[in-house]
Amino acid sequence: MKSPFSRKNKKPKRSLTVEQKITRRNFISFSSFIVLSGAAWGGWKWLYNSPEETTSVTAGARKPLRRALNKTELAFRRVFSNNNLVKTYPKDMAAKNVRHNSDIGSGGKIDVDAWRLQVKKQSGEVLKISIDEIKTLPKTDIIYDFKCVEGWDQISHWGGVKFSDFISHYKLDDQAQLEYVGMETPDKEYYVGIDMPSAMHPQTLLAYEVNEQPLPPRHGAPLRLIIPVKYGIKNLKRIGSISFSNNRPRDYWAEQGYDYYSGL
Ligand SMILES: Nc1nc2c(c(=O)[nH]1)N[C@H]1C(S)=C(S)[C@@H](COP(=O)(O)O)O[C@H]1N2
Ligand SMILES: [Mo]
Repeated sequence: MKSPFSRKNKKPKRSLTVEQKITRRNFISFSSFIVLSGAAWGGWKWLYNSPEETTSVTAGARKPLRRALNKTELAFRRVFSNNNLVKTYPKDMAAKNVRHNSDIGSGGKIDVDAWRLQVKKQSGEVLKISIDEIKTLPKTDIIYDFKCVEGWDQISHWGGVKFSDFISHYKLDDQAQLEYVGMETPDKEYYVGIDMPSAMHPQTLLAYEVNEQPLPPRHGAPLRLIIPVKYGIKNLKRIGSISFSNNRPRDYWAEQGYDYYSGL
């Protein structure tokens, strides 16, 4: 009887001894190793010999690496949409002692009453807005996991005006058609560039409160950026000015070689 399961007569034409099999396997893995090492070495040489990008906003990475980073950025931007919200937490999970990091451009004294937020339009017109005026806009709170590239994260509670609400209140919709927002401290020592979709994300705030209290100086009084879709480095404290452009604004940490996009 012929059964499809019967392999009785299907003996291999040439049966290998155990030793032959081992030798053959060794040969295959050794050649694969040689070929792959060659490829890795060649790839490394290619990268090593490829030109450095021209150092401008970002620091000198090899051009192919920067291309890869830019491609990743584009891929992330594509999956990124307004429905893509960062996870939020109940109020009682927010840290009471909020961690404090560096203070470049936000150390020393700040006269909150004299402070004005400068909004620099592309036309050259500059709006000067006091913190009291900003506090009259609709307020939004967010409790989320703040992440620093240095390797710590903490659930914290921030309050302020949504960047997108700020834009519509001050009739800056035409400015928001541009590709980037730049923010700088009043002394211009710390500065960030943000892609417009991230700035206009519904969880991005111009924050003036932490744990429902006015921001203390170490957290960026009187106004800081809270942008949950980005690492801590982009969350500029003590905003002095906001500008809009189609070119990437200068960015403090990108100049040091960090990823410009720094998305989460
Ligand atoms: N002006 C200014 N903003 C800044 C920084 C800074 O040094 N200066 N450091 C950034 C970094 S790296 C982080 S992690 C957060 C820390 O904010 P925090 O001190 O309120 O925790 O602020 C960001 N904003
Ligand atoms: Mo950070």
